Amino acid sequence: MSLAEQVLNGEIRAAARLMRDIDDSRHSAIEELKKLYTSTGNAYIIGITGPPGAGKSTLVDQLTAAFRKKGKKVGVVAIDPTSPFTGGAILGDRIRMNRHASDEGVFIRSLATRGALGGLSRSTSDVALVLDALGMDIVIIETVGVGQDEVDIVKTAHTTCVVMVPGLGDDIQAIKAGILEIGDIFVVNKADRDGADRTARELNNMLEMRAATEGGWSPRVLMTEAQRGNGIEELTGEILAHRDYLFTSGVIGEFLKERNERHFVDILRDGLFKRAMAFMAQDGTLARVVAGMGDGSIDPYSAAEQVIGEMMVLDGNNGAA
Ligand SMILES: Nc1nc2c(ncn2[C@@H]2O[C@H](COP(=O)(O)OP(=O)(O)O)[C@@H](O)[C@H]2O)c(=O)[nH]1
Ligand SMILES: [Mg+2]
Repeated sequence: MSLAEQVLNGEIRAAARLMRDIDDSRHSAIEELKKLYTSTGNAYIIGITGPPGAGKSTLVDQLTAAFRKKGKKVGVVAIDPTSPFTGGAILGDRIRMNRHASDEGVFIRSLATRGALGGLSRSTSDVALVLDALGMDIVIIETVGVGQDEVDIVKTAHTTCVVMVPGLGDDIQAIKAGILEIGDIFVVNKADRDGADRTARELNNMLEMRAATEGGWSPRVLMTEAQRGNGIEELTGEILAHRDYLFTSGVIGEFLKERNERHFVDILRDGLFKRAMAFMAQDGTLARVVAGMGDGSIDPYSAAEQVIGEMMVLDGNNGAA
């Protein structure tokens, strides 16, 4: 039986192996994903984003427990951006999520952000796909809301929760970085701390300034104490309300169309780029272009056009042959 078939049968160890192969960028993983793809699309994906230390992992743990109580199977993808130090951070997440360790209905996977070129959002959606194929009803993606890569990641989620905390100082900065646009639900965690009300008020003010579309979704600001489990029921309720909105309004159709296009273009870009690099490696074109740029004999614009042109001619010849 292929790895893909085993995953579709709900075999957890097969899923873990496939995720490892995805991590290692093995081509065999692509072959398995091809077999999986048409059987996916059943999981509801929730994105949890916000600054480091906001309590995202604690919140994910609580949400996992809440959805388990509703009889849902839960997959978690935690992305840790602090690459050289991931060991510690991921270990922290593992310990925090430990109470789910023996639960067959929970699968947790940490991804380190490697230097891979734009590879993180790719491997995140691939891993989410495997969790979906494995039969997880809910897939939660935890990521630090900083760069474009992270924004791309949360765009794959049906519902995105932006987590803030009082007194962080850079709340406003995080909001400026486009986070206001991506949030379907805003969470002020650590509501036990001073200034939580003020942070919630500021967020509400900013959200009000956003032009609301007629009949559209209006994001709300919720308060939680993830550590004590306070506000979790309201949060799960709001997530389900957002899901209902997506489906009853029909917005889900547009969302899926955009997501599928992004997914395909991502894979296409990745494939073309890999082929171009392999093509140039045959005859040392890369080094030649770089040297030419150095001595002023070559401009990178013409060089790139030439490489693309040569590749296409080669394809044309192959096609004719
Ligand atoms: N005071 C307080 N601390 C919390 C709360 N939720 C989480 N924390 C703590 O905040 C720290 C960072 O939490 P973590 O979930 O790892 O944050 P992440 O980096 O966003 O994933 C941990 O020590 C948590 O125990 C809360 O509601 N109140
Ligand atoms: Mg975390």
